[in-house]
Amino acid sequence: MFNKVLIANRGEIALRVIRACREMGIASVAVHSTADSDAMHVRMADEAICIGPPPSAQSYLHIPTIISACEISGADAIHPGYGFLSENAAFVQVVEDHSITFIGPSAEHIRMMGDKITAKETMKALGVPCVPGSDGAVPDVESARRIAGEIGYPVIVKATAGGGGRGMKLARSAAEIDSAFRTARAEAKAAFGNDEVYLEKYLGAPRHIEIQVFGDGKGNAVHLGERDCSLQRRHQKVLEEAPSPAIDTETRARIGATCAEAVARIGYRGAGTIEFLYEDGEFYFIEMNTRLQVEHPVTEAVFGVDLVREQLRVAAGQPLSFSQDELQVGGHAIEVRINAERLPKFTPCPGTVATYHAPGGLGVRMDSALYSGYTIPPYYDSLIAKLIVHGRDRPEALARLRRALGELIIDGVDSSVPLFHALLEQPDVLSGEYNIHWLEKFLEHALAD
Ligand code: MV4
Repeated sequence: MFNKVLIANRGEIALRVIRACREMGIASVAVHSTADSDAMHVRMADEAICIGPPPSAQSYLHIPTIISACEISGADAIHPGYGFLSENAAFVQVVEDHSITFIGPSAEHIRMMGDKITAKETMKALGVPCVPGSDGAVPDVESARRIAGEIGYPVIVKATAGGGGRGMKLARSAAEIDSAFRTARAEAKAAFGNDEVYLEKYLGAPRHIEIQVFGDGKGNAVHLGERDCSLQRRHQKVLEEAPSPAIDTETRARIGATCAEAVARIGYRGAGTIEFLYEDGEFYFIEMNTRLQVEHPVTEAVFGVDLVREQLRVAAGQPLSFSQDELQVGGHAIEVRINAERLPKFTPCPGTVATYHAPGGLGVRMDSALYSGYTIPPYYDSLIAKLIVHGRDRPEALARLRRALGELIIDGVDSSVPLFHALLEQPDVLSGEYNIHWLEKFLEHALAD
């Protein structure tokens, strides 16, 4: 096992990794920008190194400085958290060239899944059900029109370098395909320097369901069921839960086995998430994320596992600490993402937190780097806390969420907490009857006054 791990991240996820390291007897090194000198991850780590000025490009994304920090501190591995450098294949290459272990998948697997056309071709060949669409890239507008006609409208044009909602254009009918194709191509070129696009049948009202997988890099892999992340606003997840209200035990076992087998066959190492749209009882693969995700705690809660510990184990060449038949869903977990932002427009709202009091008690987990007196800097993501509740069943988890939100105090900055109180009064949320469009529609009505 590693002696010392450098965490190339900040905020709650840096704390999450430091905690796993400490439980495993591994020393931790925090890195931070000058804007984060007073941040909790700096205080909680065994060592801390300043890596540059506030903008991420000059600190948390600056590869030479992070490698230097690793060499100066004598860390033997880097955990990237999520975001920042976590899915940067070039970074993984540099890390490995310096004989440092990257805690995550190989550069090759990150590159494979980062290119959405290659990811889809790979998954399709492995027997994972995909959205009907073009076979690979669509070269020109004539081909787009022909293929769209074959697929049937509506169709969606997606950038191969996109993902997470970036670089997509909808064509509802043949009248819209030329414009959708040209716009998607131009935007992809501008945003990613890669104008390759592909076509898919547009699914009208699916749920977003993702399967957590874990590989040991030696051809063994397991799945840890699904998370339902359908409640999103502008491609940002707001509330996630496991299990999905729409998935039963047999369905989970079937799609889970397909996903685990797929990642086993490519020799995948570490945590991964296979994203699907789910409509009318069918799964349609869209993307794979090659990182630990923000919402991983709901999976940890229902399966009773420590996913960061597993990441560290497989990165160090050890086997997974559980087999598939030891993994059973226990109860129900819900996570809400609390952002420093002002409703109704979700305006980022950095500033000083006068009072912070975290909820507690049975089945409540608060992942946050906040403390009373902390000043949230304006340079980074506005996520300030994740509240995760666990109950024996969904009604118990919902009751616990309501209770925990009532205990939470964040004074001094606005937060998205009022949204969750409002959501917990919605019959569709209480019954679990929602899809990827539900939240946006709710916000149109709820905040119209
Ligand atoms: C789609 C889709 C409908 N049909 N693909 C958006 C994010 C990216 N990961 C994929 N996205 C979508 N792809 C087909 N063929 C609808 C979306 C989509 C969406 C997906 C998941 C969660 C929220 C969403 C909100 C709008 C659109």
